[in-house]
Amino acid sequence: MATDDNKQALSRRDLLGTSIKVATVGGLASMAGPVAVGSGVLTASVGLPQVAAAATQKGKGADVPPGQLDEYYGFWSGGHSGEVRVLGLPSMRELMRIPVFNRESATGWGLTNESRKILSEGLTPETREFLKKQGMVTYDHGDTHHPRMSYTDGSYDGRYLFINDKSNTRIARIRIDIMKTDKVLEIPNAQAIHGLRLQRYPKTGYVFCNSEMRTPLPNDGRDMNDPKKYVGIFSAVDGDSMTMAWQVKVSGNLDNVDADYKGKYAVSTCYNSEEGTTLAEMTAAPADHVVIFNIKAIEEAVKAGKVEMHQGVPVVDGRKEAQSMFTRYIPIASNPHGVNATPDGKYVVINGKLSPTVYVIEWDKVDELFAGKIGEKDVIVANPEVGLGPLHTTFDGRGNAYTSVFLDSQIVKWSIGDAIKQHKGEKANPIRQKLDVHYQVGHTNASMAESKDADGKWLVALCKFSKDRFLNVGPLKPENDQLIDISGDEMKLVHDGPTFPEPHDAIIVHKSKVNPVEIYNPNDPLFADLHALAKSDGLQLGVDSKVIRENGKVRVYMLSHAPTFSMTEFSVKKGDEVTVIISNTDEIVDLAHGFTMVGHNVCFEVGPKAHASATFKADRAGVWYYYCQWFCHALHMEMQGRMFVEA
Ligand code: CUK
Ligand code: CUA
Ligand code: CA
Repeated sequence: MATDDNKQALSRRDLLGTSIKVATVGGLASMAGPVAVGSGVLTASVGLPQVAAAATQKGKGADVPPGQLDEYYGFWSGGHSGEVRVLGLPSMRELMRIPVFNRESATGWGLTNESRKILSEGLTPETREFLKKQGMVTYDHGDTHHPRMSYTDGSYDGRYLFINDKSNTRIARIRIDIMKTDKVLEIPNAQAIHGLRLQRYPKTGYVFCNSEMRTPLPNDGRDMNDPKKYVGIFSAVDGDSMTMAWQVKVSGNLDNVDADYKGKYAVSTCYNSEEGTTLAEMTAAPADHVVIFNIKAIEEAVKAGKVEMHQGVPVVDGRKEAQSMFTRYIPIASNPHGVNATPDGKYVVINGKLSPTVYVIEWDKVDELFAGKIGEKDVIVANPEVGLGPLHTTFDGRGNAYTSVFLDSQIVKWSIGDAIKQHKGEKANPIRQKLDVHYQVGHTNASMAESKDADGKWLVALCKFSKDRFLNVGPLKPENDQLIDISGDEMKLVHDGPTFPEPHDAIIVHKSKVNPVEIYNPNDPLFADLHALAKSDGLQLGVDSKVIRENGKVRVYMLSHAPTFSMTEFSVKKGDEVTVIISNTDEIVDLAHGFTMVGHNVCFEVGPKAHASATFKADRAGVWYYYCQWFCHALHMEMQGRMFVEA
């Protein structure tokens, strides 16, 4: 126990050291008992010299004291929870959850008419028909991996966050101004969207999506037993309209993807160049490849109509045998995984996974490759050995790369410049440091590293296993997201953060790039349908409070203003289809209301100046209470009313 207490005292001392001018760490260590600092009281109960030494080892603390704000936003994938999480860094405090592909009880995501529309309108007609037969309007789950913020000229522009759903082959867009999902699009002709990255220049632009699984095209029952006839599909979505731009047929499958800083290329890893369907087949070949997409060549073909059309999407043939200008295939040792472009815009790093090495490709050489001046292998300018199981790489903007090494459970810091020298045969050792992480790290990402503003301050290691790091919570364990200070010459581990399944990936964005509003614009396009509905009923949304009846359909326009609803009762007839439309008229920051109809599966959030609605069948006669479930006032409990369902 004493050890645990020491650790806690230490992390608080770190904050002393960084945020408040105090004596040396040695001086602190000699203190005993409570130490008053500012308005807070810190307990520094131990004074062992070796503990003090450990404190200096830890470098800058991750603690952000009460009342102080974090410097960075972290946007975390929620994996198969289907959501996105917003963290503050360096505190690693979870600030918000954004429901995306999941159902979310607090906000009513997937229950309100508005969210159900967003979740269903981007599905293909064929999927909508299929779901209808199952009594559904959309899928109920998703599997998110790669959250990415939109760019303008290689810098984050704070407009959108995009994320994939591997399980149901979709992508979603989150509006950063309100931190809510506003578009969901199913990718036709493909299955299991895994890799997702964005066009960086001139702006986003395209959302590039990899189908991980290969399928027949069209996938209508033909060629099922002939996997050699399946294709992999690379997709470009227009991120502004959230519609399909074009697709490319490829040889092999597609895993991860990244793009350059000039708007010319995207590059994807392939672990199944064997085009097999079993593990043995997919790992049989000594080498797989990355495929580089020539965006301009593809755009020209699409413009000229030199395409096949599949489900309304123009598709070009970028397979090896087509020998097109659309793609080039670079051989890479067996089963590579992550793809990461360097923030200086010069290189892209391919992570070996089954090979203990990473490959550095120079974008300028890719120009020469497409011009026919050099061969495929000549685009590789370095291939340093980093450790067992390299998965993903990130950067500090000072010429260093940081690779997550899964089997060795390490973050390996290496110099890109020295790796290139070594590859040329010069004497150089690129490896700078290997730091143990706990345990089995997947993605790693550093602050601002996916943009040209990489600032090399913080790095997260998203560990797949947390073995022994936290109290036992039963057979299902949290994962462990670790925060590492990379601002100095040495990496220093400063924080363990348990997480619910499963943050595959995260980005760290400086707070100056993220500027959400505090109160909704009541005329936001988000509410256009409700405004139109109210208008058709001769009402003004957010002003009028009225019940409209029309052939078994009832629309209840209700206002919420702390601590009351504008109606404390309304009546419907058994069998009516009831739509309750709530407008929050409070113009106060943080004053969300809710609307819950007991016993009717209706529960949703209504933010300040927002509107939201839900529809249900009133099929049980009697008195049914509705109430506000969002704490809003001292008399919040009393914010309630009754629905009379007449027999
Ligand atoms: S990932 Cu999706 S399986 Cu390495 Cu980006 Cu975890
Ligand atoms: Cu309104 Cu609680
Ligand atoms: Ca393979």
